[in-house]
Amino acid sequence: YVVKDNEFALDNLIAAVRRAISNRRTRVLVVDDVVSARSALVELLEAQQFKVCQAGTGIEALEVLERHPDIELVLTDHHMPDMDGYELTRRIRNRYSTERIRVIGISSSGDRLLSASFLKAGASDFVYRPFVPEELQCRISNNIETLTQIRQLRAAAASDYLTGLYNRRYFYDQGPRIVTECLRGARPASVAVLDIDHFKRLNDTHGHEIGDRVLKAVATRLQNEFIGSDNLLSRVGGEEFAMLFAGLDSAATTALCDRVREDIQSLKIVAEDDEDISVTVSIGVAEICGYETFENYLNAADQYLYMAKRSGRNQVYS
Ligand code: GH3
Ligand code: MG
Ligand code: MG
Ligand code: MG
Repeated sequence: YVVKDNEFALDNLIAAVRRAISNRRTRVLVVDDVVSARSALVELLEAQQFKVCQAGTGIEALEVLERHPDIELVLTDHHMPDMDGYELTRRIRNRYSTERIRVIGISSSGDRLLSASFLKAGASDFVYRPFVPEELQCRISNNIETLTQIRQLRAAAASDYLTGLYNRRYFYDQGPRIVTECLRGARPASVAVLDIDHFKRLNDTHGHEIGDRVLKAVATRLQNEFIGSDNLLSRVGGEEFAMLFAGLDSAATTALCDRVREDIQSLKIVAEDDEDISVTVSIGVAEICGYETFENYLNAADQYLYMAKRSGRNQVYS
C-alpha cells in the first residue's frame, strides 16, 4: 500500500512538472467584480505558473484582451454590474474563435441552468462556486490541451510531411488572400513554379531514398534563399514547388529565381559511396495583375515552366 501511495505521489509530481512546463506561456484573464474572489483565483493560477491578467468588469475585460493578444483562456464570473458573464462570453465569441480563446464561466448562483446558458453563449466550460481547486485545474488543463491539439492539427494539415514546407492545400488556401491584400495595397505580386529536372532519372539511378534526400535539400535551399522576402513557399507535388512573392513584379521575381536556380545547381548532395549528386531546376514565373483567378496565374507560370523545359531545362522563363 505504501509503495502504491508513493507511486501516486510520484505521478502527481510528474503531472505537476508537466503542467508547469506546458503552462509556462499560457496567459489567463480572470474577470470578477468582487476583488476577494478575483484575488483568490489569481493566486491559485499564479501558483500554477500561469501569467495572469485581471478585470473587474466586462468592458475592462474586452480592453485587456485587446492589449494582450496572447491571452488564451478567460475565467469569468456571471453576475457583474455593467455586463454579465453571458454577454461578455458572447462578445468574446464575436471577436475571437474557440480555437483562439477558451472561456470558462464561474458562478456561485444556485441557478442550475447557468452552466447550459454559458455553454450556449460560447463558453467551453463552467464551474459552480464553491469549487474544488483540483476540478478547476483539470478543466483549465483540458482546455489548454485542446488548444494545443488544435494548433498541432492545423500545423500538420498545412505542412508537407517530407520537407516541412507548406503543402499544396495551404498554398491554395492562403494564396488568394495574400494576392487580394497585394492588389488592395497596389503592390505587385508574382507566382513561380519550380520543377526539378530529370528527377525520374535521378530516382531510377540512385533510388527513392536518395531522391527524397534531394527533395529535402532543395526545399531547405529554397527556404534559406527566400527568408526575409515576403513569400509563400510550398511543395505542391512530387518534385514541384510553388511560390508566391508579395511585393515583387515579374522582373524582380525572375532575377530572384534565377539566383536560386544557380544556387541549386551548385548544391552537392551526398549519396552512397560518397558520390555527390547535383540537380538542376526549371522555373516558370507569372506576374499577377488582378484580372484572373489565382489558379489561372499558376497555370500561366506552369506554361512558362513547360517552355523552360522545352528550351533545354535549367532556366527561368517568364
Ligand atoms: P522533367 O525534367 O521533365 O521534369 O523530368 P522529370 O523526370 O523530373 O519529370 P517526371 O514528372 O516524369 O518525374 C517526376 C518524378 O518524381 C516521378 C516520381 O517518381 C518522382 N517523385 C514524385 N514524388 C516523389 C517523392 O516524394 N520522392 C521521390 N524520391 N520521388 C518522387
Ligand atoms: Mg459577481
Ligand atoms: Mg514534375
Ligand atoms: Mg521534373
